[in-house]
Amino acid sequence: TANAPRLLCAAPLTAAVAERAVTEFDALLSQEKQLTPAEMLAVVKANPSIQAILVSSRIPVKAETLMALAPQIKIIATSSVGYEHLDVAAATSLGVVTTNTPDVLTNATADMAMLLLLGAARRMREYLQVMDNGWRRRFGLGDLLGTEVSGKTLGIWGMGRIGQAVARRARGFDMKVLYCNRSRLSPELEHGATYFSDLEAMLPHCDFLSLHAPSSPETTGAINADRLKQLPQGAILVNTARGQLVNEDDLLAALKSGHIAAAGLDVFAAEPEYDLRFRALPNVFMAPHMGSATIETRDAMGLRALENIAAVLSGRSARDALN
Ligand code: 8YV
Repeated sequence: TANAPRLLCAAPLTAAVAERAVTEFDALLSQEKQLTPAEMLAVVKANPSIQAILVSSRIPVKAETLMALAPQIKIIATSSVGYEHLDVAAATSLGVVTTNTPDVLTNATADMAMLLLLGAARRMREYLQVMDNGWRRRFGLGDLLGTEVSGKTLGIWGMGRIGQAVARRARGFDMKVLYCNRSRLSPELEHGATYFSDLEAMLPHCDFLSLHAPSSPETTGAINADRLKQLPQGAILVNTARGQLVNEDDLLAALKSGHIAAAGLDVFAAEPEYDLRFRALPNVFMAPHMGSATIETRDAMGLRALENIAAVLSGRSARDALN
């Protein structure tokens, strides 16, 4: 029927995005919780007029789910830049368009990387603990000292949009920037950062290392004991990309030994849970995967996903098509 739902929003949305979704589409919302793939499938089967699904990076859409969804579903739009949770190859062979939301979360995520970098360097986790416990004693001039970031070298692994935004910020903090990327950037985008084609060649020069590579079979576990050992003694690791890039057992060992002085982590391998051994280490400054979590950015991500859906449902090509 004419007013049957055509769009399923499987992840809770911001108020502005939810309002736009119900205004522009016959939208079915799930504002209380993220639907699981099985729940999503059940809703779609019960509503044969649904042709589009909005998901987040918290909702995996693998080949068997796609097979069950096609041909009813024309587009799966994820409200995230990362899309390793979508089986794009399977979607392509089934004729399902998949889209992500690049650009709009670049600044928020780069801000989070700097927040974690500064927080790790300046021992914010310990300072917060002191303040939470009611701070009574005066600290001496040699107590609880952090590490200065000015004049230090930051290595960026993955110099895409977010890596470049982190580089811009780091320059504002008077840091020297190195980067490792599959290809070298043009001089205008490089802004004086030094290119390394090889991660291992860059690591010995990094006082700080910030991860901005996508999660893939090639990058899984790349930051392991060997790579951590190549960083200088006392280096600081920042991860706002994906927990899968890091071998967490190896990172925990390096944090305990002090070879890695501190880490700023927004992402973990076992999300939405995290290895509680990180909690016991005062030199780990952490957030629960909140890099893109500003009102402005989450609004923009959702609207961008809706824009991609509108394009595909009206027979146009989507701005952020992955296939
Ligand atoms: C979001 C993210 O927290 O964009 C990504 O890849 O991981 C984050 O922006 C998440 O995707 C929300 O779905």
